[in-house]
Amino acid sequence: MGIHRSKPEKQAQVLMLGLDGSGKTTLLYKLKYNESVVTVPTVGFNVETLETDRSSPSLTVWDVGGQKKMRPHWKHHYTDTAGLVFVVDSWDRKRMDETRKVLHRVLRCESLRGVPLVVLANKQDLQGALSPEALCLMLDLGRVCEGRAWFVQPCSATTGAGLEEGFRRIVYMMKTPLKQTQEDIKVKMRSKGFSMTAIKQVLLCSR
Ligand SMILES: Nc1nc2c(ncn2[C@@H]2O[C@H](COP(=O)(O)OP(=O)(O)OP(=O)(O)O)[C@@H](O)[C@H]2O)c(=O)[nH]1
Ligand SMILES: [Mg+2]
Repeated sequence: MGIHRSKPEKQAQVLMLGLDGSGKTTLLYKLKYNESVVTVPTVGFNVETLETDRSSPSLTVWDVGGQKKMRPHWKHHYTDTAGLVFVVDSWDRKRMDETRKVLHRVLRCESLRGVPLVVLANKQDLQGALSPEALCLMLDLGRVCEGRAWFVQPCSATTGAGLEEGFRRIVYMMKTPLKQTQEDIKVKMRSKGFSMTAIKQVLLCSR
């Protein structure tokens, strides 16, 4: 993971990926300006700097378009990525299979090995959205995330709920060795009422 050094770097790169329509651009501008923007599908990318606390680097967040034709370009952003944020439309069950395949393909890339992952379970404001726990299982995260720190954060780009927590989490994971991170995640999952099955998936990851 790129930023384990005694002094914090001035900036660290966070790459935000996810299927088209999952809400990446909406949440980037909600976080940056606290504004709800009307988006169009991103062709190319958007990039914004987010400030964090003084002991952490600021984040250069790359939001790359998620349409099929855009996905071959994702790999050009992998170098120097210190943290990966993968945004999921938690409401759209029909696209979960596609989401899983796309995410797994990204995580298999050698240049992203060990890079911490936050899955943003977006669109929680919609009735019927899948819970983070259900997403863990549907996306088979425990197996595919072996050897990396990961976390699923429920959020809504529309209301802003959960966005800051998600980015605080990625900053924390970029700064913290894997073992400690996993321990902390287990405690947090227990406090949030995750089932033993979901927690065991995390246990697998920390080996
Ligand atoms: N209800 C709800 N709608 C959302 C949320 N986040 C995004 N949307 C809507 O989902 C649609 C797609 O959002 P975008 O932010 O453009 O999605 P994207 O991931 O950037 O898509 P690409 O640029 O094509 O990769 C828009 O109509 C947003 O208003 C959310 O949390 N809740
Ligand atoms: Mg976009």
